[in-house]
Amino acid sequence: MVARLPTSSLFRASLARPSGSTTGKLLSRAGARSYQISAKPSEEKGKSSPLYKYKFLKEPATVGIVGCPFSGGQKRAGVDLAPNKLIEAGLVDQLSSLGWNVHYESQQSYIDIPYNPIPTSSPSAPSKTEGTVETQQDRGEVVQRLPDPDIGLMKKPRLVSAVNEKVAKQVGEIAEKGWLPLTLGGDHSLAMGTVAGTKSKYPDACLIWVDAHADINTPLTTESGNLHGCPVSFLLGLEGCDVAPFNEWLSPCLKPEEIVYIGLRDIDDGEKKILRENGIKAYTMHHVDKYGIGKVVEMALDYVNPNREKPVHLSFDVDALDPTVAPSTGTPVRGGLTFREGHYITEALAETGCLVSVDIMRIS
Ligand SMILES: [Mn+2]
Repeated sequence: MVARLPTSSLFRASLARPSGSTTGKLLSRAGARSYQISAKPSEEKGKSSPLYKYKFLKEPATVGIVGCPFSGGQKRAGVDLAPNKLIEAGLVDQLSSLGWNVHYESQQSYIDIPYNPIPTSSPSAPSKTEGTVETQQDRGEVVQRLPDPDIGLMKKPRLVSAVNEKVAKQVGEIAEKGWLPLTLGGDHSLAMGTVAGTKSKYPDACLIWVDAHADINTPLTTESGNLHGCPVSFLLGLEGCDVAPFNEWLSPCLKPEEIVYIGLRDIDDGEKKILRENGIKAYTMHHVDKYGIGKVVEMALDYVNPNREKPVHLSFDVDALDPTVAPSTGTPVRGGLTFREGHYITEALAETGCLVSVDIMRIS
């Protein structure tokens, strides 16, 4: 379903225009960062259901969009603006014109998390919230701000953990309804929550991770301490991940043979070792060049989902795409997927009918 979205608006948040929804209904808008929208398929466009049948979703096909304006898993601001920019660029209309019912609720409740949760790109963000106890007046509520000092090498551990716990719950609830959760990041640390949420409904779901990076450092191996580089290791429960506050809500839910990577080209030495030791399958850009994207997706599916009978979670980091296609991302790496190769992956996965959850991460 993501397959047919115009990538120009999906991957270039700067093209955002004011929401001009013709089929959608703006239910409320409290401040610049808050939306609730629902939309039905547009009858006049003659498309009342999506192109493919989705084996695990309930009829009528419904997307529950989870907007995660979150950048706490890394240092650079901007990535937290993406969800609302994508909505403003017309994502809800595009999905409903493809035959999906759409529900969107921007995840503003991060404001309620007391560890520096205000998006750093927000015009209303306070100049300094870290390391001090203070209060913040927002939406008429007084929120107590608490410090979030490093734990070991991990930066902002309490914040990342608390946000992901919320995301896991929200994604799990949408999946439970038989809808497709579409999570708009935000940085890729959020995949701890999205995959945990998907797994709560579909314990046998497999994970297709499209990314320039493996994001499989652990709290013991991370060089930067930024948790956006660690979500996969937490999901797998690798050494060093059984650590508070994460282990208070997140249990290992992914087996090494349930994940496959596509698009890798920038992997730390420590990560290479982890991938090797755990026997994790990865198709790098070298494989895309060698076999072509069609064969790579087929091999990836044959590995994690040979009979096409398991639910599939797609976690798509836009930095998998070449920077000429998707310049608006935190850590661009040359030599990435073309516009069509990126689309092809989403189309081929939609075609299996097995998709149950999708993340689009790291647009900034
Ligand atoms: Mn990533």
